[in-house]
Amino acid sequence: MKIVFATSNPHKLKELKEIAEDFGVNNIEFVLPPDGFDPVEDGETFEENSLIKAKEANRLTGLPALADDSGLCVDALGGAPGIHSARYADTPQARIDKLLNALKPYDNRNAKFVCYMTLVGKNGEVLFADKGECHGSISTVQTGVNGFGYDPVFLVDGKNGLTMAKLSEAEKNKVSHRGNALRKVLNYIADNN
Ligand code: ITT
Repeated sequence: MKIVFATSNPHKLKELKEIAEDFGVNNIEFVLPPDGFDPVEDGETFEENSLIKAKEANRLTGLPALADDSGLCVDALGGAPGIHSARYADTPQARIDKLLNALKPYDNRNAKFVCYMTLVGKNGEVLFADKGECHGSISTVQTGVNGFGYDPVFLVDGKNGLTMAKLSEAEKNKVSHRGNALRKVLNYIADNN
């Protein structure tokens, strides 16, 4: 079975493949959308944006498509950067700096990563959609080099003060929003094929 993974983010693809392999999936080939894949993510929620990406990848390929819309939601910032996480500032480092700066006045540093996944069939019909979350808080300094995005400042609940970027890939995948969302999708596929 071939599924197009509706992303331009290579980190997401790498994690997706590792999570699927760890789940024991060996009958799905994940492929990328064609060059130039750049849907307008003008939804107001993770759910809407993941549907936009999945439908566009399906329209371009005629294949079943899976999309991941994800981001970091920080309580003290009213859920920001949320769906704007990828565009919060120009570079990954600038996004971390802006976040740490914005949180300076606050004691409450609680946050969560959210990943909403939508799977559409070959005619663009929604087959399955659900989310995964990972709870934690924002550190005051960045540590760790693994992962991507906000991982160096995200302290994972229950991980003894380690940021997501200090966890190994396998440890991240076990607790991450992406791992939690994708395992739901893979269970759906296993039950319906
Ligand atoms: P596609 O839309 O092409 O999939 P994107 O990176 O633009 O790629 P999103 O719009 O879903 O994807 O934005 C997700 C952003 O949220 C991502 O760029 C990071 O800044 C942040 N993010 C999501 N998952 C993350 C993770 O596991 N670790 C750290 N940051 C993450």
